[in-house]
Amino acid sequence: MSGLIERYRDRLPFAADDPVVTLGEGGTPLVHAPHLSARVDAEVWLKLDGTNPTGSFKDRGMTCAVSAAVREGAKAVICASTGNTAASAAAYAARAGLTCAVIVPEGKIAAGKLAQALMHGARVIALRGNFDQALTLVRALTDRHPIALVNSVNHFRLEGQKTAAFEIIEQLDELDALSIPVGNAGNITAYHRGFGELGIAPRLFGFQAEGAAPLVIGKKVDQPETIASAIRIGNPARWEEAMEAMTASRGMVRAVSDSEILAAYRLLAAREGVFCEPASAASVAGLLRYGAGGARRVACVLTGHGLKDPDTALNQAGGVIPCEPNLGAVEEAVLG
Ligand code: AN7
Repeated sequence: MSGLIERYRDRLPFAADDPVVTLGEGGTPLVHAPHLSARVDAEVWLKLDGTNPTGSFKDRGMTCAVSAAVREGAKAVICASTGNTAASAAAYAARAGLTCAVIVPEGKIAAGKLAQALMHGARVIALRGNFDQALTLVRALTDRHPIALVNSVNHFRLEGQKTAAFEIIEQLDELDALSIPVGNAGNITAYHRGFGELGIAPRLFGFQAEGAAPLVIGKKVDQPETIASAIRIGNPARWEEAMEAMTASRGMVRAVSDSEILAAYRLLAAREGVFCEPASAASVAGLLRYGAGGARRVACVLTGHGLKDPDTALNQAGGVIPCEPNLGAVEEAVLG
């Protein structure tokens, strides 16, 4: 399967003979959600962007950011990350033969993401601080050293991520609203750009975790906290653009609690058969709490795969049933 750059080259800043670093990202499923549709009285669709090669939407942006870095002759890339950007940067850098460093908040990224970054050979730096501090530090570092910054402050990241908007409209033709988790606010900005290039403006519903909701309260959060570690961000880099995207599309930005996020996370897995990570479930939690606002057709962006965060899953799920290896015991265990 070809990657995004090949598929959308006419709408991306890449020429025919530019180097392309791809893992076959994009082209992710958009599936109807019957249970949710009934609950919110709208036609709800789920964009399964956790099915990208490293398990999150970040791959859409990373194929572009790393390809551009190679074109510019970079030898090394770096990012600050709550986990998924780190995993994606590490994978694409490995593919391209670049050195990669990632700075993550110590003890605050999901196990799968850490395993990925390490396996792909990135230098993983555990900062005794939060994501916002990590981003400030990598920005200062890349001002002083010739290392390409691949956070979503990088223009190419948003270019790649806007392709998800193209894919949704290719499948549905029309969309009234998009529901999406917001952390550093790059992805919502990218969707706005993608829809804009198609000449449409579905309402953008952005959802933040209550303990990390700077856009909702209108000021920075110094010590963001949430179970949804991917969006544990208190000072989004794309703050103004995200607010502009929501205002221009007659959307909204609202907060959902950790318990609402976890309820949506369990419901998606148990009723729709879709396992996403907690941050992704914020898009569904928001829809369940605030409703579809009169929208007839809504797409929820499920940004990361559930396997990223096995610890939260095991804490939320029921336990296993121990069993002796004989038929009677198995009968009892299976039939209850
Ligand atoms: C699963 O990896 O910021 O609003 O450093 O991993 O574009 O930041 C991750 C963000 C939503 C929020 N869902 O997207 C990082 C990082 C998942 C994420 C978001 C993230 P943005």
